[in-house]
Amino acid sequence: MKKILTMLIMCMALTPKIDAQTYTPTAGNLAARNTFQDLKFGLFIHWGIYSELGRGEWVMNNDHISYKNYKRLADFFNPQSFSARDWVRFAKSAGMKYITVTSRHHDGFSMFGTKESPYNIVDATPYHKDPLMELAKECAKEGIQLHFYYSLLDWGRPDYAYGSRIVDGKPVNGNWESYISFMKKQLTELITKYPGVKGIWFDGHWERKTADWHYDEIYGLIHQLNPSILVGNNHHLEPKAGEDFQMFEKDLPGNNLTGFSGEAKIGELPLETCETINKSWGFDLSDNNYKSSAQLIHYLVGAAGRNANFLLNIGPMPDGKIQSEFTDTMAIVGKWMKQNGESIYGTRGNIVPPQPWGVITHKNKTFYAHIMVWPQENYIFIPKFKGKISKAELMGTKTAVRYKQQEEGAFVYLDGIKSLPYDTIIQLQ
Ligand code: FHN
Repeated sequence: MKKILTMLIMCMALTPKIDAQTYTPTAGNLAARNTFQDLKFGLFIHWGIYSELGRGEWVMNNDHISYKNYKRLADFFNPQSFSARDWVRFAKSAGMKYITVTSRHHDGFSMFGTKESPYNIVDATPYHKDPLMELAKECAKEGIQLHFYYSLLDWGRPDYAYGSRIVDGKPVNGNWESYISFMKKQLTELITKYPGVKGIWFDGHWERKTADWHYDEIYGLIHQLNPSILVGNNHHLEPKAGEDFQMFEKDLPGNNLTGFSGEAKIGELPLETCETINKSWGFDLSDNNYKSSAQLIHYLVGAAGRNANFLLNIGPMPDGKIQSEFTDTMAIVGKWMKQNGESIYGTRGNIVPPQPWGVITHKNKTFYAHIMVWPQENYIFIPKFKGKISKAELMGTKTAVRYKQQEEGAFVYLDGIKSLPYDTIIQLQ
């Protein structure tokens, strides 16, 4: 009897509470959050039948293409050059440690083999294969974490009834219960069939702000299937019960440059910020607004300094290949990460608020001052720096750096130090 009771108590400790309102993450989930924060740099991938048109992932909506006509894109989606190996290699050589890939975007097309809708890559295209299964296997093999992006919003399904008025938390048209149940079944497939999935990234909440999305059931189900899975929702709000990380879109936490983050009060959860490598999420033939390697490195360092991961997006081409502008830039970022990753991976931020010259990250007893804007004076000032500095040197060399600590903070002197491309890192012990 005592044995059974002990086993029961152990089981209860390993299973999260299902009701999202009273969600208590398991020890495994807390450990997964910690690991996630250590990874720091991830690859976001927007890829779907919309990629064929080369006008971004909103093309169906923006160009007023009817659902019936848009569905034809599936008839000739045949990404013969898709290679999970190449995608994972690309991520790894850029220094990225996880991949978040669109399993289903707002167009409602499932990029994975699902039994819940015939409108999926295996059944509705001449490709007849499941790229997400190949990707999951390759990620597992290569030690890259895999997260699935999953759209709550659906432009085509009759039970979602896009455009419907919401009354009492439900669309007046369509069949809300049926849609919620459909999503739960697909999420179950994604979590149980694909090896090693570590996170679900929801998007589209903002389209139905007053709807009851049944998050207690949805998040509860996910954590019941795998308590360590990290749930995040791009609702642009303060985190809700049942979520495990908070994401920001095109904004470093604390900024609101895009207008998305106005209501996004920063919570206690691990943070992530996503940004595009040019301007578009999905493949866009006319988008030449490529960010430079310097801009991307600064974004990554800026995110780490604010205690956030950086999820950088690419939109692969319809054949599955990644365009050369992206591979060229990311090779430079990867090279930089190889040399300087110590100051990013496994670190935490928010030691001091971002300064005009840059940010600080830290790991164990080492603090990294990232100077991205060279100061006019011959020093940087770190306000309210706590702890006694015993040594300061230029990272990567043993060049000693002069410093002075006072009540109001630390002064680190830069005389004799040459500013390095992208980021000059001073290591403080
Ligand atoms: O509408 C989507 C958009 O297509 C893209 O997926 C981004 C990624 O953060 N999220 C939505 C806009 O908030």
